[in-house]
This record gives sequence, structure tokens and C-alpha cells, in this order.
Amino acid sequence: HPAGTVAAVDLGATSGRVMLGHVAPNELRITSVARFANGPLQLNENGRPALHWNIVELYRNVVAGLATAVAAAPDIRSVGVDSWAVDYALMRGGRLTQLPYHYRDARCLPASDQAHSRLAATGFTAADLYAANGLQFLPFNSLYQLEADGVSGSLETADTLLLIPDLLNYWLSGAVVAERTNASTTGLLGVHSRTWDDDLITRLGLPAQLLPPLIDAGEPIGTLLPSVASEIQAPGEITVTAVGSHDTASAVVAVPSDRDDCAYISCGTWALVGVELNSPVVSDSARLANFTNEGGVDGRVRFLHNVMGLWLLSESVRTWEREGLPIDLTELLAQAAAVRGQVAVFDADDPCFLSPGDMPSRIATYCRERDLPVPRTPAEFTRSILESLADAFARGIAQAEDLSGHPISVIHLMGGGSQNRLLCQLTATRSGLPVLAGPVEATAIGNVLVQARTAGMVTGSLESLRSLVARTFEPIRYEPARSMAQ
Ligand code: ADP
Ligand code: LRH
Repeated sequence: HPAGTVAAVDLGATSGRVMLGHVAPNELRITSVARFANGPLQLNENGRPALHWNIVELYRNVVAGLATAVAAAPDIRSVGVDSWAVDYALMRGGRLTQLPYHYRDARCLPASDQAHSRLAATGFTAADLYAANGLQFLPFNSLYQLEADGVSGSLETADTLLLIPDLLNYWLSGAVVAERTNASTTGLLGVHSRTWDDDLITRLGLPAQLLPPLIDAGEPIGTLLPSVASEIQAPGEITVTAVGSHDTASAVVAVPSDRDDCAYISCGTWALVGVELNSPVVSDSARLANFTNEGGVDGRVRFLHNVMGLWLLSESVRTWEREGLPIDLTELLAQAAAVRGQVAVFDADDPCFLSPGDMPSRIATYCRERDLPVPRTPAEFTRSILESLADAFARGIAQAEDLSGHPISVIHLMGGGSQNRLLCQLTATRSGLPVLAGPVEATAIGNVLVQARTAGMVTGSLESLRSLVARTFEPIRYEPARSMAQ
């Protein structure tokens, strides 16, 4: 009987978790064994407040979570790690040379301009860049962060670059590799070749030897180092398996449907809105609509657009709480659902919302400057944020369909945001399509399933993995309302 247990480490920008997955051909059970907070760490850098990740604290939480996992399920056969994309550690001689930067750090914006000028000097336009890497422009794509590291001299002291999940895999197993789905978010991978693009790397003046050999999700990376195995008191050998180490790639594995006519919104800190394709779309219209072609598990393409996501709400909540207003999310969402009358629908993607800070003031300023009704209470701000997200989701879905020619008749909204009933309903109404909400832990489920397939607990294509998800995590259905008032 091929049943077995694996552990998924899933690190989101707001929280991390270690989950156990028990899998058999007709069985999929997920239990949470550890959860911990995550967020930017602000450190003075010559008078500038720089944003980093507290990566060693995260690693400590991962190891503690794995110890709890092993105590609960001594038969764990494999561990897989996924996290948010784009960020990386620079290493020398196997050691960190600096704390990884957070993608919301202010260094990115000027660096992206510099990198574009550097490319222009070699005769490379924005269109050439899109044709090469197929990525939407986000100022924090790793290639721009590397420009900043080049200028600061940090690259000179590094011999290896490890993306966040690759770093954790290195600490767990000793292996130095770059998993391909996450590598695709660096901007340095060819959109067609799916290998490091040497021409682009040379044009950017980056040292190609920093980049580790690529591996695919589903490949074993190694086994837990003896020191780690004894730290977590593992009774037997545990394989470290490459999963879709970009969290969004793992989430897309767990779309609870084997149908072809669906779109997904993986909704947490960010909301990733798009479709899965077999080959990239790098048309001029896709570039101008800022759609990305990220690498998926099994060579699929995640054709999607980044929407700012629930960051807008969580950062607002943080502001209110800092001001001494305690917030209960469930209550706030109920109050937001009860708001009557017009609220502002703003452009959730505006770059002014990217960095941490007083989000309600930024939204108010944005609305005032454009003669939109200015929200006054937390309930009105929340309603305005959710209407604006739903509006951006509806536009993203329509564009994904237009740009790819992939017909869409249903939207799967997954991740923490799928618990937000108001958001699900508004998305159905604004898109005119049914929204199927869940699973909440889609990312961890996708992580578990890829490991389980490698270990032989399940077999088959992504479609058969997805039908197992659909059978075990029945989504909640939201129909479009006839009037916008709902
Ligand atoms: P990430 O992986 O990016 O850290 P998650 O997928 O965990 O994000 O989603 C986190 C978001 O989910 C929170 O910002 C919050 O808005 C939303 N959320 C979490 N719990 C609930 C809940 N009980 N009801 C509604 N929304 C929730
Ligand atoms: C979501 C995510 C997204 C990236 C962003 C940096 O967690 O991985 O896909 O664009 O974080």
C-alpha cells in the first residue's frame, strides 16, 4: 500500500507554516503542526531604514516545526519547502554574506531604472527583455535587486546566490541547487529554454557563476543532513524533495478541478490572477498588460498578473492597531459587508501601495487627488479595498482570457483570501463568473502532492492530482449577484 506522510514547509510573506500531508491514491489529509509570523525586519543602513527578512529566525521556526511534525508522525518520508518568490541570499564559502533583502525595500525602484539603462546601452529594449524572460515588470524582480547588489559591491563578495527555498534546502540537506519554478521569477531564465539566459546575464553584467544548477519540482534534492536529522529527532531517513518552490507554483498545483476552462486567483498577501498554459504568451499586448509567464510544475506556464492583494488590508489593520484601535478581522469584514452607498474603487496595483506604511492615509490621499469618495471608517476603507481588489481581479481574469485565448467559465479563488466571503462574492459579481473558494491551504497541498508523487504515494498528471484535491476539499460556490449592491 503506497500510503505515506510528508511534511510541507510553506513560507508566506505574512506567515509561515509546517503542515503534515497524509496521502494515498484516494486520500489527502492535511494537518497543521506549526505556524509562525513573518514580515519585514527594518535595519538601519547608513541612515536608511532597509528592509530584510529575518531568515535565521524563519529557519529556527522551520526546524522547530519539523521537530513537532516528526513527533506527531514518525513515518515522515520527505520534506519540501516553498516560499514567496524573487528574494535571495548571497553566499560565500557556504555562509550568508548578508541578510536577504525584502522585495519591498526601497532600493528596487532606482535599481530597476539603472538595469533598464544598462540593457539599453547594449541595444536591448523593454520588448527585448520581455521576449527573453517573459516576465511582467515588477520593480523587485531579482534581476533588479541584483543590480542594486552590484552597485553596492555585495556581488563581489559572493560566490553563490540561493533563492529563499533553495537556501532552506541547502541548510536542511547541504545541496546547492535552484528549483526551476522559483528561478523563473528572477528574470534571468529564458522563457522558452527555461535555462539560465547567458546572453541576458552578460548584458546585465552579472556573474553567471553565482547561479546554481537548475532542478525540477519532483526531483529529490538529497536527504536531511545528519545534524539536522538529530536536531529534529528524526527516527529514519527523510528525503528533501524539490516541490514547486515558488509558493504560487505549488498553489496552482492544487486548483481543485481537472477542467480546462478555469482561471485561478491565489490570494494571500498578493493575489496572483491568471490561467495555466502549455506554452508562454509573449505578445506585445501581454507585455503592455503586464502579464507574466512564470514556470509551473511539470513544465506548465503560469500566465498571470500580480494584483497587490490582501497586503492592502493587512497593512491597514496594522496601522489601525498601531493607532490603538484593536481589530477583529471577522467583525471588520461583517461591518464592511454592511456598508451601503458608493465607496471608492481605486487602482489596487498603483505602486504607491507597495511599501510598508500608513495604508489608510495613502488610500485617502489617492482618492482625494482623484475626486473619489474618501473612506472614513475602517469598515469603509475595508469595503473600498475589497471592491478595488475584486475590480482588479475581474479585469485580470478578462485580460488573461483575451491575451491567451484560453476560455474561462469559472474562477478558483484559493489561499487565505478564500475565507473572505465578501471578497469572493464581490469577485463573482464584478467578473460575472462563479467563484469557487478554497482550499485555504492550497500552497501547502500542492507542495504535499508533488512530494507524494515523487515518493510513489500517488501517480499521474497534474490533472489527476487536482481531481484528488477536488474530491477531498470541496470548494464553496459564489454566484454573481444580479446587482452591484450585493
Ligand atoms: P501568505 O501566504 O501570502 O502569507 P495567506 O494565504 O496565508 O497569505 O493569506 C493571508 C490572508 O488571508 C490574510 O492577510 C487575511 O486577509 C486572510 N485571512 C486569514 N484568515 C482569514 C479569515 N478567517 N477570514 C477572512 N480572511 C482571512
Ligand atoms: C506570493 C508571491 C508572488 C510573488 C511575490 C513576491 O507569495 O510569491 O507570486 O510575485 O510573492
